[in-house]
Amino acid sequence: MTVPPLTFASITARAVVLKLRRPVVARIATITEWPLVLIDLTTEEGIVGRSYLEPYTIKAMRYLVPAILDFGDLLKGRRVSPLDLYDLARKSLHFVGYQGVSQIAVSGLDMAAWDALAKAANLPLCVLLGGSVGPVRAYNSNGLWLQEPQAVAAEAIELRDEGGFEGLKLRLGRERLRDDIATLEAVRSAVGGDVSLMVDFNQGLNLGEALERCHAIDAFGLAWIEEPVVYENFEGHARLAAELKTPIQIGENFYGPRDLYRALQMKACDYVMPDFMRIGGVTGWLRAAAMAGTAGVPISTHLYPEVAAHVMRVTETAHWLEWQNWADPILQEPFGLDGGLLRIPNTPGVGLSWDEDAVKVHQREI
Ligand code: SMN
Ligand code: MG
Repeated sequence: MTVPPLTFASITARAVVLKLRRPVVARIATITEWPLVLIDLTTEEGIVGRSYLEPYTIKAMRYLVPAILDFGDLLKGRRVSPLDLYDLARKSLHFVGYQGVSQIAVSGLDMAAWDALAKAANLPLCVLLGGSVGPVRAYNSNGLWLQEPQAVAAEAIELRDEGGFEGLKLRLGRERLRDDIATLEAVRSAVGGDVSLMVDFNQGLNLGEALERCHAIDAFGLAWIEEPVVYENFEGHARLAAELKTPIQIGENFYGPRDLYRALQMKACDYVMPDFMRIGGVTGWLRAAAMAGTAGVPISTHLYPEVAAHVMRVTETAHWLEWQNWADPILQEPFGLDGGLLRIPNTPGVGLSWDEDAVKVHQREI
């Protein structure tokens, strides 16, 4: 395989806002509009690498977009080798701090660089990484927010049937514990015993509440309990993981692979689920997944299903891919599913291309 050298020419980042079909109603926030930053990394050879970031709040795009654009000056004329660019970009922000917006901007650059490299190699990303194109098991995470039990149960059937899913994620953390329990019962009786049910408290509880609530749902046969307490409280999560039968899941707020390393060292969880904008894109994922694999810890993805599908094909302890297709309205070819399995397109790169007409409609000046 000869891969023509690629030279970084420029980078653009556009802010887009989409209406959510099913608004996020979590214990800690309600979100009705979903921000996306679309990144295009252009090379002198004409290949364009693409990625997107989902920074949760529209205002965050005001400082994320300039951080990405600044990489343009730094990287102009450099060879597009993702690991080198990751290192250069990260170090350019060392004195600002490695975490937070710095890490998110670097992750966006990294995913676009890997896409460009795979396109130059004329291979799907998973093949470039040494894997093969194939199906990836996914759970549907597109809804089941904090609504009335019967509404959640009806939506659970809808979500299961969207793609023959065998796993669904519900959010918990209602005012009263008994309403969370009524919701779990309603959903279980609606979807039957064969569907895996994950639950997510979205960091909404203090440790005392978490102890009470997690024990109260421990006999429900749940696939995992996610982020019961604030994300950086590894000691609290460790206590819960030690006490509960149900596996504790954390990781969407790991800023870089070292957070995963620390979490495993502290026995803060049974499972991990890094998010691509925080773990460090594809590069950060590969480093984190190597540790999870070596430790024998199942690893799931958070958001970014397209890039997630590729890396799951080369992840030793791949567990579940989170299916959340909120970028679909601006994608030219949204990824498809069959029987709860995500299909990777057999095209070079990740398989992301923008529907420019839709982008025009949803683009925002920031
Ligand atoms: C989540 C995802 C997207 C928006 C809010 C919350 C969540 C998850 O924590 O795990 O899907
Ligand atoms: Mg979560």
